[in-house]
Amino acid sequence: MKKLLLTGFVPFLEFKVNPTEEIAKALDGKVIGNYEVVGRVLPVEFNQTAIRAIELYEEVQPDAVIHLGLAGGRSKITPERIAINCSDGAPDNTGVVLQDAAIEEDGPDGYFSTLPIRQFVNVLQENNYPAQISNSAGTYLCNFVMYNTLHYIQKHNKNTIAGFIHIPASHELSIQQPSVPSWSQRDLQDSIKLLIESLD
Ligand code: PCA
Repeated sequence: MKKLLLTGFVPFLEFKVNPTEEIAKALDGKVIGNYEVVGRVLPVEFNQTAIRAIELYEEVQPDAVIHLGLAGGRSKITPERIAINCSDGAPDNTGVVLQDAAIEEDGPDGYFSTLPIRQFVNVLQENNYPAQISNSAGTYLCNFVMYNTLHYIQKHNKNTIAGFIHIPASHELSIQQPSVPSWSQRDLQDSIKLLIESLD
């Protein structure tokens, strides 16, 4: 059976709940489609997140990697098209602030997702879940981990498919952040299951 590493993130900034943490925990150990899922939660820390993600990669030796992150304010599930070689913006959970910082000094400007992102959007829409490809994963931890994982895979000549999916807030989070569009945790989780099911 193939293995899929599914990661979520802990809460960060003003978001006191991270629905991706719950999804990673809930799907851990499940067999979905062709994959046994290993669900893990990553810290929101520039000094730790990539190290932890690579440790997990080495441990699991996955055939596919899906990193999940919360995009508070988005109303659709958004598979990311590309990660860019830049970190910038808000402080991480330890107070580290990066500005215009290269993720890999000698790395390429960007890496395209190797997940079937168009198929993902189609599968979700066919099942009445709003979805759209996103052309920017931002410059915070989500872009950072996506870039790092794709760089690692490329550098080590692995054929693992990998990428990132941003998801909207859950209703639980929206109770605390009323201006943020939200989905039920159940729909968020079911939509990620559908995407895993759709993988070869
Ligand atoms: N979302 C953030 C980092 C952690 C998360 O869930 C992001 O979009 O970068």
